[in-house]
Amino acid sequence: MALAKTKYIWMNGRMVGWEEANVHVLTHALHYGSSVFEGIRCYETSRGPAIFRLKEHMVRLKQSADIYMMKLPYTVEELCMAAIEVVKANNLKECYIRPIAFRGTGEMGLQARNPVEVAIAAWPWGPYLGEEGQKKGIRVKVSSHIRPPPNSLPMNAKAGGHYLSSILAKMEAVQAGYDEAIMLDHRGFVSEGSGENVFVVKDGVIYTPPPHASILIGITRNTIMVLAEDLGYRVVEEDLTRAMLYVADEVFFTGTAAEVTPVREIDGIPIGGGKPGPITLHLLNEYKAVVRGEKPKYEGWLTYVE
Ligand code: PPE
Repeated sequence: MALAKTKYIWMNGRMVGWEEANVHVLTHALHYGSSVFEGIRCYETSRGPAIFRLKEHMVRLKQSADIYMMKLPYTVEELCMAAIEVVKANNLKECYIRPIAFRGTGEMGLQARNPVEVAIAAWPWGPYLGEEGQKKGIRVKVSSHIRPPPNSLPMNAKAGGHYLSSILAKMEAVQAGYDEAIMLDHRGFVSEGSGENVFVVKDGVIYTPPPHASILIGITRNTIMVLAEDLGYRVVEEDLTRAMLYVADEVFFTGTAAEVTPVREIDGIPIGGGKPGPITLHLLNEYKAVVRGEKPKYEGWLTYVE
């Protein structure tokens, strides 16, 4: 998806022009994938732009950095302030915010002692799997690529290098004519999409794979679990087999970029009659209302920019 260029990017403590936010070709992260990042959305509300669950995202960035022993030169609070500044400086209303921390230049090799640099960019970004995909549901392929097992890569860290496996899955799915991939874990249980968590609805109960299924513990996943329970649904975190996908009443993805995206077909099998199901749509509508500040109960999740 082409990037919508904005004016300013926050980089290593100051606001610089979009064109100046560059790195050297010998940057450690470029060679070894040694970066951690976040994706955060800001939505228009009646009280101006509001960033959704900003603190939780920055805390996860810090945890991802901790897992890879990267010392962030800024506190979570400073990073939150910087994200707000980026939205303000670019005069953005609805946008996607991308903080990234990465090992910079100075040394080559795997000891990874290079100092950590941090940048935060923001740009307008529509639904990850398309406007149409969110309305009508998308077509998905179970990938031949599995999520790396936990004793290979700590998939609960949102690290740059981890996405190489997601890229293989996504390319395979798209080349086979599908919109997205669902990956299984090393035991053969359902893990997640290439950039989304997955939920299955069966007989009115909502299921999602647990953290030990090599998932990224999504913040949208948590939001949907809370909203679903508050709406009276039962939510169960448990291992799901591939076959459970095929006989599901509904399947949907969650993610900051994807928001809630219905799945209408998996491996050629229509899910729920081939269209988004009622519980998926209920949760999608609730999510959209919450992020736009229309549900006072969840005000605590919003950080107003002005
Ligand atoms: N799993 C993966 C692998 C993942 O990348 C994401 C976010 C999620 C689950 C959902 O996490 P959360 O956003 O906290 O609900 N994927 C980001 C997009 C990746 C990309 O750049 O492409 C996102 O949604 O921001």
